[in-house]
Amino acid sequence: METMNRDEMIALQGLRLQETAQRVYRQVPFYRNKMQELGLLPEDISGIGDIGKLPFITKQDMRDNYPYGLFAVPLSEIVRIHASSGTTGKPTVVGYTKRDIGLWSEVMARSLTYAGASKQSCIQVAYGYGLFTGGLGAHYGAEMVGASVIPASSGNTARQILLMKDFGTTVLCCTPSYALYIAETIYEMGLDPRKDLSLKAGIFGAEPWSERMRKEIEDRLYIKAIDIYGLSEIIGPGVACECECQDGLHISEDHFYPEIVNPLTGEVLPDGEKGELVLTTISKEGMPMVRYRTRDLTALNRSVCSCGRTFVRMGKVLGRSDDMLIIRGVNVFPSQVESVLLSLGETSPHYQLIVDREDNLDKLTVLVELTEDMFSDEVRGLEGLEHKIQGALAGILQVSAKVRLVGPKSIERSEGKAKRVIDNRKI
Ligand code: DLL
Repeated sequence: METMNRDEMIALQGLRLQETAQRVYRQVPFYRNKMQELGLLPEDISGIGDIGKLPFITKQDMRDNYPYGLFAVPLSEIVRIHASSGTTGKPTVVGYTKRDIGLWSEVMARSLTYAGASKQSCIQVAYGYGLFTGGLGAHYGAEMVGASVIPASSGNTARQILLMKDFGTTVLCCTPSYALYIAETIYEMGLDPRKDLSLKAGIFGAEPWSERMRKEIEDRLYIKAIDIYGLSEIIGPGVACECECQDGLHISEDHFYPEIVNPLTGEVLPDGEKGELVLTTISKEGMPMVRYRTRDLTALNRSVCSCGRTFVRMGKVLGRSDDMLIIRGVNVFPSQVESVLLSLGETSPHYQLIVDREDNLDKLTVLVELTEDMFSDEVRGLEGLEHKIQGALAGILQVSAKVRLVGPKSIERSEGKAKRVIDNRKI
């Protein structure tokens, strides 16, 4: 599948899209109504080129159909339910049939092998187990690979490190922010990853992270850090993953068909242009998703990768269109702050953006954590550093931000997805 030629892939995707259109029309009233509104019948879909005829589905549609309204099979056929904790209102619920779990394990197994995992690997899963898809998704994939799986779940960092050391973990799966936290703790415990650990690779995802952050993690842990992407609405982790070339994430497009659209108008954009990723599941049974608006911003690249895989690649996710901050009319992504800090390399990579509104004017403050060494330096030196970071940020963000240096360990560490933004304007 991974090296299938383009024509065969297009034919397969077309067939699977036709089946999906039939299934959702027959089984899910929400889709049937939407298609009827457009005067569209499943027979009108004769190949992947017709995908644009189908309507989009959004997170709001999922909320409106809470909890089981989008299931395409009776509950008795559903063997697993996951949910993502909505920041507003109800969680988003997803259901899997037995076959869906098999397909998820397969795409996760692919992802793990992209990163070099094999039957010989010892894979420590430090994504949370539970309603979140990270833990169980990685777990089933790792079992399919035949590796020895350590289901550590997230948290209890000292114990994670103990397991890594004593059990000989070779592959670590967790969020990139947690990987950095683990690395920090390894050194605090007086351990040396080269001597005390057997780590070779890390498979990190579930939140945006920059190239700089990758370098930081690789340099501290002496591993290859691979980016994995996914979302519970589509299946969980394993929708796309980098190979050893670390040059874009291969989308398992035999199961998930990607499009890039203009986030404001929904117009489909050509390959290479940045926009919102829209995904259609073309082989899922329990809860097929047709043209789901992910809100994630990226671009597609259809050229063949040097690894030989023909699967289309998506660029590293730049951020979510709904996580993007609009500060005095200017679009700001937390990842831009991250790359500035890491490129200056004079502070720790821990930061938080705080947005307030004073006298109807947005104010952005960036908290940046100092390392232990810097903390003991003279205050005057630190003032100079604040100005330097402020200047670098102004050049990248196109909006002024006040930088406040804070003491080591004062920004809360995360064991899952990091909290990068506190937006006080919404309260
Ligand atoms: O985060 C599934 C996952 C688990 C992916 C473990 C990778 C590893 P949700 O909780 O539904 O599912 O959140 C999905 O997280 O729409 C993106 O905004 C973000 N996201 C996931 N992976 C990446 C990544 C899981 N590699 C949402 N880079 C998605 C950037 C990511 N953002």
